[in-house]
Amino acid sequence: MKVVYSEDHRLHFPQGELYGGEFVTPFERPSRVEYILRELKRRKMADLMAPAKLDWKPVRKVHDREFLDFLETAWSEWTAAGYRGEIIPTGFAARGMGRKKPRFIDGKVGYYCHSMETCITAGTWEAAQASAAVAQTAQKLVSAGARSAFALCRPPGHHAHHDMYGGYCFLNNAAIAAQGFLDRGAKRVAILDVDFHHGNGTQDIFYGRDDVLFCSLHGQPQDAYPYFLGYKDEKGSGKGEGFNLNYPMPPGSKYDVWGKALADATAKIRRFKPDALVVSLGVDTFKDDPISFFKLTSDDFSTYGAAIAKFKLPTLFVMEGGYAVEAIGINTVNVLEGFLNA
Ligand code: OKP
Ligand code: ZN
Repeated sequence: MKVVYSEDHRLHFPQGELYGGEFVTPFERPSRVEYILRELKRRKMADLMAPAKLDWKPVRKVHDREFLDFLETAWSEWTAAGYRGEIIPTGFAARGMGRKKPRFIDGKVGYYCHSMETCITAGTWEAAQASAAVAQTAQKLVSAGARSAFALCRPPGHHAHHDMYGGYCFLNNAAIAAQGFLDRGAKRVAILDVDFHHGNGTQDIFYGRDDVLFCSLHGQPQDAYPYFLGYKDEKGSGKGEGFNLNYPMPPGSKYDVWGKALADATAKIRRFKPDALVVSLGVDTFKDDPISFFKLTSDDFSTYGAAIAKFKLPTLFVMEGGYAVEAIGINTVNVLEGFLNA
């Protein structure tokens, strides 16, 4: 399987993440990628390729123009204001407040951010663009006829909305790839999001559309980040109604529960008859993940990798989360190997 990868992910590594009122080393750290690469090499599955230059057309179809401009200029505006730390918003447009975009950078950050754990640094925009280019290059391989490809994206993307960043995500790599499939002739694309966290950004982007079916398996929002989206009754709007499927699950869920959700999602995806499948691949469903509460074992990842192969669809795997770094390589490559050996 072709693996698309860029070293530019290292340009994004904030010093801190706000977690439980403390600043800790971010869970979403560069070593995650190194562990995955090492395991791919160990199993002789590292058919590596660098990304091509990003084509902005599909990016502009899934993200707001002014949001993209904000990401591009945020760091220079922040430092010009005299701030010396990394970018973290302070004020948000909470209930009952207005929707107008402020002019000053501190206000603009609150306007475009939905979660405060995610710092923007000097290299963040560069890294986010490289990550999107990784997803897009892998998508083009699959559009051109490859059975599958793995986009080793970092930073991840599925929490990035049409016009908001957060949850370690800036550009929605999976959404950009799905749009890329459509722009290259696919009529319908399914996105299967198996990351522990609800893919609120991807849901937001395609909520009103019927050409992309979004299915997410995740920790129930009553108890799990992103807290404010991911309920079962979020089914899509307008012509998108019926094309958004959420499978929230309770703390402690093992493969018996998770696998049933996957089987149900599988039936719905089949009925949709997609031309391509994008898998938002987060392995933070693992039992030892430090910020999640599902209990999948390393073998379960092989099992569902094989299940995904049964769609017999052109398939793009896009890396999302996974924070048990010592196991992230094993679990990720188990999915890919399970898929290939099915
Ligand atoms: C990104 B991805 C945990 C707080 C969680 C953000 C998590 C972002 C996950 N107590 N903060 O979906 O893996
Ligand atoms: Zn996650």
